[in-house]
Amino acid sequence: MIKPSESCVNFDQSYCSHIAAKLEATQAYMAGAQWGGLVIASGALEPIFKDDYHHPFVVNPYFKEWLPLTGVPNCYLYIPVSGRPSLYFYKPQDIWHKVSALPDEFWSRHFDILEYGDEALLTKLLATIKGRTAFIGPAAALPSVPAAADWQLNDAGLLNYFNYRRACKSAYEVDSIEAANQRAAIAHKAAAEAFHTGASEYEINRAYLAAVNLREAELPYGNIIALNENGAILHYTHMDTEAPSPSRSFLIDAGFSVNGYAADISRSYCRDNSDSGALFSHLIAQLDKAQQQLIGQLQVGQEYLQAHLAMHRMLGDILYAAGLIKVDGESALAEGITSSFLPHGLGHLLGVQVHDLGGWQRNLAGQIQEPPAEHPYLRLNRPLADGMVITVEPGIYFIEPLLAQLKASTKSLLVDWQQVDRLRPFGGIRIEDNVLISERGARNLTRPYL
Ligand SMILES: [Mn+2]
Repeated sequence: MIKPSESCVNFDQSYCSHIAAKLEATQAYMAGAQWGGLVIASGALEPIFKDDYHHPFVVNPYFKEWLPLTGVPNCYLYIPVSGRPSLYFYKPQDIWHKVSALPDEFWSRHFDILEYGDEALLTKLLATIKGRTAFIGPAAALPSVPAAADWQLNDAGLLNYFNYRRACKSAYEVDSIEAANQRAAIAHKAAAEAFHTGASEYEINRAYLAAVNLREAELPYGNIIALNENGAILHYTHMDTEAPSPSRSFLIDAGFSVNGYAADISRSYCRDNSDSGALFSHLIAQLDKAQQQLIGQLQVGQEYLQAHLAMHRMLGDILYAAGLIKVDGESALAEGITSSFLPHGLGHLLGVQVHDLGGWQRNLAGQIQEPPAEHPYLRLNRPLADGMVITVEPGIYFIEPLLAQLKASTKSLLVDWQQVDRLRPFGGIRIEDNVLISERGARNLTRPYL
């Protein structure tokens, strides 16, 4: 087992190249589009309606891809069309809350860091920003100072530029995602162990967090910890405090963040020794094998949609061999049967966002290509490119409303419903890894650790 301390990566050098390349490309784009400067806000605290508390702070992803300062609202990154970027760091006088210290980390020396604590000082600092200026961030974070009055809010061209480029990661970003995988794997192992001792969903989640000293709010997304039938609820985030009896199957989809970059990993387990349990375990093993085989075939230039369709054929073959359906994979895909067992897409872009934007974007200009109507939930519909980090997450689910629909249709005859009924109490299966696409082939960032 990997200890948390072994996952410490030195980001100093890779960040150095990351920021240099990012700054150069962005400033060239800004010059071409005639921007004098770009201000990116970390974000603002969002008040809860008629309350004196705020929603948990989630940093602006456009900010996070420049520097891993993820917990401080009201900070502004200023990128001039030439020269060094500045960070206006919010450090108020506050006796109620913990005030973050001025950052002194591997990334700090790449910015001129200017501290401010009130509007008067921010007004003075921002007054030095001249020329045509763009602002990226929520409207609530736009500073209410005179200098900001003419800034252009969330220009579509700039957003398209960042959304498209975000898909391909620098070495620093890949290292961050891999480190996140390493930590998530430790937590996943603890969760699996808790499941095998009969723990409840709530207890399994607690084991996950405790294994890596994590608070729930630090997760990149709400953990999915689903026992038995709950595995069929795709975004199940309710956590039962009572263990079901019997506890048969476990689907976990849970991550970790390093430098604001997410790991997004799913695994499935079974501890039921009946014949039906053996069949479900067999499906887990077969899907796992197919997923790895598919990852081995991913190539630069390949449309991700083709991989998605290949997975549906493989899934159809698995269901056919296991006696759940009466036609092979090719026919099952053509008949649309496999979508009843796997309604979601094969995967998505992964990075500063769990589902990075730009998955349907075909070019820098922002041209969108939606996936075909039969596969509406495919979040990634562009050719694989060198440096992309994606998830590959096939599943097999026994989702009541989808099965009812299939049963009521003319395709019902192609299904062995007795076999399907045996598996309903097990919910579903999802196997999800994070994968780096490169000219040398796909590199799995999850499997070395889990
Ligand atoms: Mn995912």
